[in-house]
Amino acid sequence: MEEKKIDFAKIEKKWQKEWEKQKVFEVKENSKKKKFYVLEMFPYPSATGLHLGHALNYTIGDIFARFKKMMGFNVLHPMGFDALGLPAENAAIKAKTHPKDYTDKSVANFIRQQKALGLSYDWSRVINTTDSKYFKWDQWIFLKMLEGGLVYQKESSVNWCDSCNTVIANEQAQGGVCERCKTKIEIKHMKQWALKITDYADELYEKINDLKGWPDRIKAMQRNWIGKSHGTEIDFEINGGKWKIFTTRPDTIFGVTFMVVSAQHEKLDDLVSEEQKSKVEKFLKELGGVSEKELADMEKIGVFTGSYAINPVNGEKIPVYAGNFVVADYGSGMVMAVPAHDQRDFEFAKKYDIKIKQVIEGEIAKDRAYTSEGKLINSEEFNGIDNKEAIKKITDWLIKKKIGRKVVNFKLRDWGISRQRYWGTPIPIIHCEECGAVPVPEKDLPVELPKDVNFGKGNPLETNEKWLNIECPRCGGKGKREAETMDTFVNSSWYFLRYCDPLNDDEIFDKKKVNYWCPIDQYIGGAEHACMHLIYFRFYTKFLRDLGLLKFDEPAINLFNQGMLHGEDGNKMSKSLGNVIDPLEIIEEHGADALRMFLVSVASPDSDFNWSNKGIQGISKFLKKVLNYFNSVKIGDADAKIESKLNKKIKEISVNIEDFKYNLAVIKLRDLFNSLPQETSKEVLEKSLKLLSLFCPHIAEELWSKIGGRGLVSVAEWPRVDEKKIDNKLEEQEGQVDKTVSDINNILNIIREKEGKEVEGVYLYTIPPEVKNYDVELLSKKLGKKVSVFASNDKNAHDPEGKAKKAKPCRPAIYVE
Ligand code: ANZ
Ligand code: ZN
Repeated sequence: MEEKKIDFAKIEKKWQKEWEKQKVFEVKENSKKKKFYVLEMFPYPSATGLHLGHALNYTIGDIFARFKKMMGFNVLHPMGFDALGLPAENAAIKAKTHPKDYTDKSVANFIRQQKALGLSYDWSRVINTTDSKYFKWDQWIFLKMLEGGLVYQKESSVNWCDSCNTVIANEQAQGGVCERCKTKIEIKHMKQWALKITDYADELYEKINDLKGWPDRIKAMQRNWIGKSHGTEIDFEINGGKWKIFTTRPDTIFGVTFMVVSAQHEKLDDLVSEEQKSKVEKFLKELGGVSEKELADMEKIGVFTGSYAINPVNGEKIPVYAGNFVVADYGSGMVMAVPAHDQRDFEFAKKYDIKIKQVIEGEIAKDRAYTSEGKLINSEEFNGIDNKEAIKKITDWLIKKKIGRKVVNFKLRDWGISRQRYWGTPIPIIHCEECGAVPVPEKDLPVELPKDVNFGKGNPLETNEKWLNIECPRCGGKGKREAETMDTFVNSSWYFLRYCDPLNDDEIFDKKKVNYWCPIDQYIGGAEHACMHLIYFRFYTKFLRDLGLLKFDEPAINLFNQGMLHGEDGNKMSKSLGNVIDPLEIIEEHGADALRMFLVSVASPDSDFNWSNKGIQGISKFLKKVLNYFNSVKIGDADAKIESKLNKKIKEISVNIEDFKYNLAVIKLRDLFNSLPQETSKEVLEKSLKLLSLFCPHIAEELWSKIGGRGLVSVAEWPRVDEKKIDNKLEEQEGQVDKTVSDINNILNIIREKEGKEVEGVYLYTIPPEVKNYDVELLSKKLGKKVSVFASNDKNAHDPEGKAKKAKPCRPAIYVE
């Protein structure tokens, strides 16, 4: 058969223009239809353009959005750009351009590529976080949080590079040296703006139970991250002051032989005695800048501070150390160490030759603490009690003596949002010599990002004097703008709300619009966001709810995590491995529809899979065949057989889409198109094209118009299943044939792999009444082999191994040679 060259690009451009012209994906609130909000996580646009992971994410969302639209929902499906942030700033500096010019270009490029994929976005609602009309509302939320007592400046430890004169993010301080200049990082205490997400810790934790449509894995990670821990707080006296020490093991209180305060603790200085001062300073220098993640794997080290704590239960004097394994802002940042029963404390005690006192019966080995259960010993009146029970008893006793109480602690910390970098949202604060930190009045928002700054020396915003110096809004005196910018996770914490009313300059959004569209019905994105973004946007939702703006508690009802797409070699795609696939090249060669269909056909969209050049060629061939078929098909009557198949497929594919089992839907769709007869009805063709349009919208539109379909297939109604037309007996036979085909394929594959041989002929022996169910031509087509079918009682059958007698009802015998 001669293959006509198909100009996919021409077809795609034509229909993309048509969708745009007719505004088919633009939506309003005034609809009688039920709303449905589909959202893919918005990207950070880089100059290199979108990669296949993006394409997969968007295609998954697009298929779902198109499906819901055809099902009759009023579908909101928007897109935007999370375009502020350090990577853009660094890339711009490297390319010797301004971050603004750099990101503008990247965003334009992204939009062009997304349009090339035929994605059904409402492009009138695009959000760009670099636009001050957007981040004005980030600043507004900050002011509202400040009013509500949810913003404060906290002294916290940061990675500091002395030669760059700036704070360095953890990921740029790996190994304790500055990524840019290789200087050793110091830990510095600095005032940082923080959001009190911990005020919502309990609700964020408890309401995870309500997230019925979220993957269990993500929920488990969030529980772990928020880390709700029930324990006891015990008062220890140190240098005449009171320290509240958090423990989950009050049963071991008589075994405490030292205390360890975090090396990063803000009150560490108060504990250090004159004699120990130089030793502690030396220790802190040595620790340098190591992130907490690295700390977890490091050797536990410490230094004596010169202070002693008094154990409230027996008055013992206990030395206080500073150590690297205690977290500064968990509990009180100091632990009561029980080396006999805690491995960490054990190793520390061995290293510094500190007393080990056993208080639970059991064996302490040379190199291991005893961490199991047992009866209490050396614990005065509590001796002999099972330690599990002692936890309760000792807590009650401490409560009665007013030296302890039950507490709940969360691992979740307040969210430090200060960045000493340029490409972010300016924090709307003015520092006045008289009044201190004064919020910028709402009417003066947005605080714009000045374009004219110098990069390279410290915080770029501090290099624009004109921007920096400003009157104090409170007293009119001399003031200076806060030159820090916000963490970009702030920008993505509420963007989904802004899509509902993206152009509003008078308020953050119209409450009515947001409460109509939200919460998100289906959110789609990578599992790497399990903790930060997916917790932050829950926090913002709850805060804005409490401001009276939202009528719901959680931002997204359903969450879908797509799998990871790897290179053909099974490795993560990376430039250095040379296995990167560029979506644009694929679109150029095979068309956008082939790429879309291929991306969701290899595996279930939630599991990882490898790219396959052969695979996309298969899809490409299939689509060419479909186009050719519509060139030659005669429109007339439909037979019962195709009607049955069509309705069965509509039914099954609808379920598959709803369940994100797109790969199964593609198999069924291909089977349907492969079975379309040379003459059939317009209705059958139309319904088939509607199914196809989710995956291959351009080709579906082209063929739809060719057969004279009304309007656009993209806005046509999803075909309804006509149960009466499904001939179950026929479909069962079909299923039988398909099963046999898959059995034969397995055999062929085994022979291919084990013997390296290619089979030439396939012979099937069926019980006599079934022989008519197996269409030789169709089987040969499906298998790509010469197939012969015999009834098992056929005396003239080619059957050298006598397989025919093994034929069973619904299970033909197979012979290959
Ligand atoms: C005495 C003790 C004895 C402890 C024992 C454990 C075992 P979770 O479950 O994670 O809440 N701890 C308290 N504050 C800490 C901090 N800021 N940084 C690091 N560790 C800290 O763990 C609570 C336990 O972690 C507490 O119970 C405390 O050590 C330690 F055999 O107290 B335990
Ligand atoms: Zn002032």
